[in-house]
Amino acid sequence: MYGGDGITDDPDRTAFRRAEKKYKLYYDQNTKRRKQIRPVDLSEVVDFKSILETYNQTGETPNCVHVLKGEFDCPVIHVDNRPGFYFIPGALSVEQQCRWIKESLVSFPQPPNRTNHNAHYGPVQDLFTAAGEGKILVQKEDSLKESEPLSNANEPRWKFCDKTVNVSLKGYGGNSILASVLLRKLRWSTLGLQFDWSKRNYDVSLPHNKIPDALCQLAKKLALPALPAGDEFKPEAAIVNYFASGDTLGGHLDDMELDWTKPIVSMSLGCKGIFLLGGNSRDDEPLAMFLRSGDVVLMAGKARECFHGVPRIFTDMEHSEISLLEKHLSTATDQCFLDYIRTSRININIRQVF
Ligand SMILES: O=C(O)CCC(=O)C(=O)O
Repeated sequence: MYGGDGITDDPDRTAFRRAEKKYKLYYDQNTKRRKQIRPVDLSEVVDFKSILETYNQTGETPNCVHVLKGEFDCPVIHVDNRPGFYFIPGALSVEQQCRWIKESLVSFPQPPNRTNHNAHYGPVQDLFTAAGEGKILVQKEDSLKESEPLSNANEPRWKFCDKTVNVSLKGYGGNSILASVLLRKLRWSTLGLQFDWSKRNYDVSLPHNKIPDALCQLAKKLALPALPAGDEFKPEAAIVNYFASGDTLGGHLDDMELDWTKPIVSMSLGCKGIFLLGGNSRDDEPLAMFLRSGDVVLMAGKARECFHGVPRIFTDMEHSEISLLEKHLSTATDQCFLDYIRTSRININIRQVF
């Protein structure tokens, strides 16, 4: 799903592509030659939060939308003609959101979990802390010598140094990058069984830790509305997606897991975004909906066969809707998390693989 999906010719060819293009972030230049966000018509984007608010006041919903109130803590939304798709507005408390934002930045990208940076830099330890301390990542000289390759591919080939280090000194390869730049370029990390993006499958031979128990328990609970009574969801892998302004996740299917009756539990954190839920083909018109911090989406059964993606996140103060997070991340120690999440969205999606 990263790095394109193989369609390179006419970008307007399918309904899904047209919707992605409609909501994508574009800049225009105004008369003073300043960059301005191009306004987008959001009138067709479904807002389940506001549908739920109206339902709570009047008991009414649009015809095709149903509010399910079962044994689960929060109301769950189900839409006609979208079997297997469930939307839980505000499923996560603000405390839970803050906790998972912090874990997503501090512990989830830690080796042996892999990130998009592995391919180029090998395992990178303590990226978030290094970014906060203004460090730079410097290539070790021995990793440049082909005659003396590092014996273990998991050995760090780069290391963080203070900005003051002279990278032309002996022992350094001369290549360097600011940790803060790397943090902005963090696009994904994988927990539990590691997904191999190049082969598009789970590589069970890769070293990995189990998904943290607290996340496992939360995912099991969140999965309940999408599971037949008595059935169990076993979280075995998770993909954490990090979005900065302008980042998108192209339309794709999550089809690498064995049992599609098991839901994907997908949690949104940080800035508001737009989610597109299409059909079995890219030619099917997708449903666009807002995703806010704390919302949870479940996709099981037929919904697992549907193209989906994220064409837009809103990082401007007017649309990001993160005021609750701002209040809860108000201490000096939380400032670094707030600085990050003010212009970012994080998605954690949890899967049963086998
Ligand atoms: O960011 C999201 O909400 C969706 C993520 C997703 O579709 C995926 O990782 O497969």
